[in-house]
Amino acid sequence: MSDTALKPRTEIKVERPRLYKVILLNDDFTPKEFVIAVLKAEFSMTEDQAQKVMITAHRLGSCVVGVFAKDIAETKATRATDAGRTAGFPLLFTTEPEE
Ligand code: TYC
Repeated sequence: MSDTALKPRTEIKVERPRLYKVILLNDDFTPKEFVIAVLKAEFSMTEDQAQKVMITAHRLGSCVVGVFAKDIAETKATRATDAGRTAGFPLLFTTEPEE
């Protein structure tokens, strides 16, 4: 008997954990320089990268800051939002799963 013909096959599907986007939302009050400072401190961005992300959120209303594992995305979004809150600004970072 051929080995491959009758042997039931068990398929084990391993799915990669979903990644989450961190999104920066525009507001009318947080100073541009403060947004840039938070992006540099919490997301290890260069001045140039932070400037581009900030100005995109400013012009379009939001901008994806980065994509991370769920817990890392949530921690970064919370820390960055808290930095704004501590300084008295309504700066907001949210997370959402990638498609
Ligand atoms: N719109 C703010 C201003 O004009 C700057 C800003 C940019 C705030 C991006 C939040 O996500 C933001 N001072």
